[in-house]
Amino acid sequence: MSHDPNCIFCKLVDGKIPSRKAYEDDEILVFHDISPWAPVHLLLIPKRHIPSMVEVTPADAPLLGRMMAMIPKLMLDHGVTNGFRIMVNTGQDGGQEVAHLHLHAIGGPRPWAKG
Ligand code: DGP
Repeated sequence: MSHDPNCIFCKLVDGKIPSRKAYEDDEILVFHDISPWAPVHLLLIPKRHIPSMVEVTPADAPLLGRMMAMIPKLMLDHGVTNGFRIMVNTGQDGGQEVAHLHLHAIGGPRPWAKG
Protein backbone atom coordinates (compact mmCIF):
# COMPACT_ATOMS: atom_id res chain seq x y z
CA MET A 1 0.00 0.00 0.00
CA SER A 2 1.45 3.38 -0.93
CA HIS A 3 -0.84 5.34 1.34
CA ASP A 4 -2.77 4.29 4.44
CA PRO A 5 -5.55 6.74 5.39
CA ASN A 6 -5.45 5.45 8.98
CA CYS A 7 -1.70 5.98 9.37
CA ILE A 8 -0.66 8.99 11.44
CA PHE A 9 2.53 9.56 9.43
CA CYS A 10 0.62 9.34 6.11
CA LYS A 11 -1.63 12.08 7.54
CA LEU A 12 1.49 14.08 8.30
CA VAL A 13 2.67 13.60 4.69
CA ASP A 14 -0.73 14.84 3.48
CA GLY A 15 -0.60 17.85 5.80
CA LYS A 16 -3.75 16.64 7.59
CA ILE A 17 -1.72 16.66 10.80
CA PRO A 18 0.73 19.56 11.24
CA SER A 19 4.42 18.92 11.81
CA ARG A 20 7.62 20.92 12.20
CA LYS A 21 9.30 20.02 8.92
CA ALA A 22 13.07 19.92 8.53
CA TYR A 23 13.30 18.62 4.94
CA GLU A 24 11.00 17.42 2.18
CA ASP A 25 11.31 16.09 -1.36
CA ASP A 26 9.23 13.86 -3.62
CA GLU A 27 10.00 10.70 -1.66
CA ILE A 28 11.08 11.74 1.82
CA LEU A 29 9.75 13.87 4.68
CA VAL A 30 11.80 14.84 7.72
CA PHE A 31 10.20 16.41 10.77
CA HIS A 32 10.87 16.98 14.47
CA ASP A 33 9.69 14.24 16.82
CA ILE A 34 6.78 15.38 18.99
CA SER A 35 8.44 13.83 22.09
CA PRO A 36 12.15 14.55 21.63
CA TRP A 37 14.70 12.50 23.58
CA ALA A 38 17.44 15.05 23.04
CA PRO A 39 17.83 18.67 21.81
CA VAL A 40 17.63 17.48 18.18
CA HIS A 41 15.35 14.55 17.41
CA LEU A 42 14.33 14.17 13.79
CA LEU A 43 12.19 11.50 12.15
CA LEU A 44 12.88 10.62 8.51
CA ILE A 45 10.09 8.83 6.69
CA PRO A 46 9.43 7.66 3.16
CA LYS A 47 6.30 9.39 1.89
CA ARG A 48 5.15 6.03 0.56
CA HIS A 49 3.56 3.89 3.26
CA ILE A 50 6.06 1.17 4.17
CA PRO A 51 4.93 -0.23 7.54
CA SER A 52 8.38 -1.20 8.86
CA MET A 53 11.82 -2.56 7.97
CA VAL A 54 10.16 -5.98 7.65
CA GLU A 55 8.41 -4.89 4.44
CA VAL A 56 11.50 -3.27 2.90
CA THR A 57 12.64 -4.93 -0.34
CA PRO A 58 15.88 -4.62 -2.33
CA ALA A 59 14.05 -2.15 -4.61
CA ASP A 60 13.81 0.22 -1.61
CA ALA A 61 17.59 0.24 -1.07
CA PRO A 62 18.22 3.52 -2.99
CA LEU A 63 15.49 5.26 -0.98
CA LEU A 64 16.81 3.99 2.35
CA GLY A 65 20.35 4.80 1.31
CA ARG A 66 19.33 8.34 0.48
CA MET A 67 17.61 8.69 3.86
CA MET A 68 20.71 7.47 5.71
CA ALA A 69 23.05 9.61 3.63
CA MET A 70 21.19 12.85 4.32
CA ILE A 71 21.38 12.53 8.11
CA PRO A 72 24.89 13.95 8.68
CA LYS A 73 24.04 17.22 6.91
CA LEU A 74 20.63 17.44 8.61
CA MET A 75 22.31 17.02 11.99
CA LEU A 76 24.96 19.62 11.16
CA ASP A 77 22.28 22.06 9.94
CA HIS A 78 20.60 21.67 13.33
CA GLY A 79 23.79 22.43 15.23
CA VAL A 80 24.76 18.86 16.07
CA THR A 81 28.57 18.74 15.95
CA ASN A 82 29.45 16.08 18.52
CA GLY A 83 27.84 12.93 17.18
CA PHE A 84 24.37 11.48 16.87
CA ARG A 85 22.41 8.25 17.02
CA ILE A 86 20.35 6.66 14.23
CA MET A 87 17.64 4.22 15.33
CA VAL A 88 15.00 2.23 13.48
CA ASN A 89 12.59 0.53 15.86
CA THR A 90 10.99 -2.42 14.10
CA GLY A 91 7.89 -4.36 15.12
CA GLN A 92 6.45 -4.95 18.55
CA ASP A 93 9.56 -6.36 20.19
CA GLY A 94 11.59 -3.61 18.53
CA GLY A 95 9.54 -0.96 20.29
CA GLN A 96 7.94 0.42 17.11
CA GLU A 97 4.86 2.46 18.01
CA VAL A 98 4.00 4.03 14.65
CA ALA A 99 3.59 1.49 11.83
CA HIS A 100 5.13 3.65 9.10
CA LEU A 101 8.85 3.16 8.58
CA HIS A 102 10.86 5.92 10.27
CA LEU A 103 14.46 6.60 11.11
CA HIS A 104 15.13 8.44 14.36
CA ALA A 105 18.12 10.78 14.11
CA ILE A 106 18.98 12.00 17.59
CA GLY A 107 21.71 14.49 18.45
CA GLY A 108 22.91 16.73 21.22
CA PRO A 109 23.59 15.88 24.86
CA ARG A 110 21.92 12.58 25.56
CA PRO A 111 19.57 11.63 28.38
CA TRP A 112 21.15 8.15 28.30
CA ALA A 113 24.72 9.49 28.65
CA LYS A 114 26.57 8.50 31.80
CA GLY A 115 27.98 11.26 34.02
P1 DGP B 1 8.66 4.58 17.43
O1 DGP B 1 8.54 4.22 18.87
O2 DGP B 1 10.03 4.22 16.86
O3 DGP B 1 7.51 4.06 16.60
O4 DGP B 1 8.62 6.17 17.39
C1 DGP B 1 7.52 6.91 16.99
C2 DGP B 1 7.84 8.35 17.26
O5 DGP B 1 6.90 9.15 16.59
C3 DGP B 1 7.80 8.76 18.73
O6 DGP B 1 9.11 9.16 19.14
C4 DGP B 1 6.83 9.94 18.79
C5 DGP B 1 6.66 10.32 17.34
N1 DGP B 1 5.33 10.76 16.99
C6 DGP B 1 4.18 10.08 17.14
N2 DGP B 1 3.15 10.80 16.68
C7 DGP B 1 3.66 11.96 16.19
C8 DGP B 1 3.07 13.10 15.58
O7 DGP B 1 1.87 13.22 15.36
N3 DGP B 1 3.93 14.11 15.24
C9 DGP B 1 5.27 14.03 15.45
N4 DGP B 1 6.02 15.07 15.08
N5 DGP B 1 5.86 12.95 16.02
C10 DGP B 1 5.05 11.93 16.39
